Amino acid sequence: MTITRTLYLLLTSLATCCAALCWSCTAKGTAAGAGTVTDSVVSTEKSEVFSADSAYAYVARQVAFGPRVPNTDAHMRAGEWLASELKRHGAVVVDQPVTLTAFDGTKLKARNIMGRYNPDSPQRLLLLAHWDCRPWADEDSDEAKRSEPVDGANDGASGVGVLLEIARQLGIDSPSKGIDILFVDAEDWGSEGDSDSWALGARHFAAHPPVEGYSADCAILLDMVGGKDARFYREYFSENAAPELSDALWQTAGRLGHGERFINRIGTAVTDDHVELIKAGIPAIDIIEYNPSHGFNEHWHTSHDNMEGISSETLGIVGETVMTYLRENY
Ligand code: 1BN
Ligand code: ZN
Repeated sequence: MTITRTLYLLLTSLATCCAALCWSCTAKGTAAGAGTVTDSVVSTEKSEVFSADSAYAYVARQVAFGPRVPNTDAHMRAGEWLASELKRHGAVVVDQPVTLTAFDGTKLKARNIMGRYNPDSPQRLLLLAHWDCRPWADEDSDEAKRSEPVDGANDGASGVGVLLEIARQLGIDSPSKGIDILFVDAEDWGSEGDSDSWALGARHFAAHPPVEGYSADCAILLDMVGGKDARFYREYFSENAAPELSDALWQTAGRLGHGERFINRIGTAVTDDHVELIKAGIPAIDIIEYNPSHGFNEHWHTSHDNMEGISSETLGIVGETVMTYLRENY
């Protein structure tokens, strides 16, 4: 090994250590466990960080409302339920109803819903997922199905399901710093090739925070985190905006034995809700199933994005990783 290389390695490890110490999203805190749940039945038999069964039940519950497409009854009822679940788990709920204009001119009665833990803490982690469904299964191989709405079991409900289980855990054992769980609306009423047409709810939240002076140290978006055998690469925009946070999550996954699912390599750039937060100055990452060689999960924007494609194992891997990260840092 040459002196230059030795020096380089020393400097890079020093830089990594400094980044880990200085980065507010990766400062060490306390770890804690919680009870188990199957739907709404809480058991104290086994202490665990995150219940995959509970997250799965939360996904199924959302899908049972029907497609949560803005301006539908299913959407309205699901929104009420999400707010009530966050309240039930001890969060201070901040509602943000808004009418947004979609690319096709449709007025969308949208609603961002945020549940806050330790709302007065200046150190905050923002966790988010979109809760709306795509109005058209336009990627379906069957042309007849392309005008029908999707169930959004993976695209929408999976991220929300994991976050509801995290909310349940935080309700049992409160974090020592601030954590906000945000369900953003109107992500999926977009047009392919028009990147500004997506993520309308997140854009509105970033431009008009519902809490005066709102900010977060960093944010983690969960999107399509329930697919069978899903692999998660380090999404490209995330990597540029919050490399240390990305590193911390993939390191945590590796430490927990999930290195085969959380692939520690830079992936493709995916336009998603996190980009709106990044533009507003909040470092954000997106944990999303997008394979650099074949793209999204095969059920993406099709009539097959239903409960049959949901794996409680994948939900558990993602949930345990995020939950461990936040228990160690918040
Ligand atoms: C992610 C999930 N997105 C929609 N559902 C955003 C997106 C839209 C990503 C089009 C790539 C292309
Ligand atoms: Zn989608």
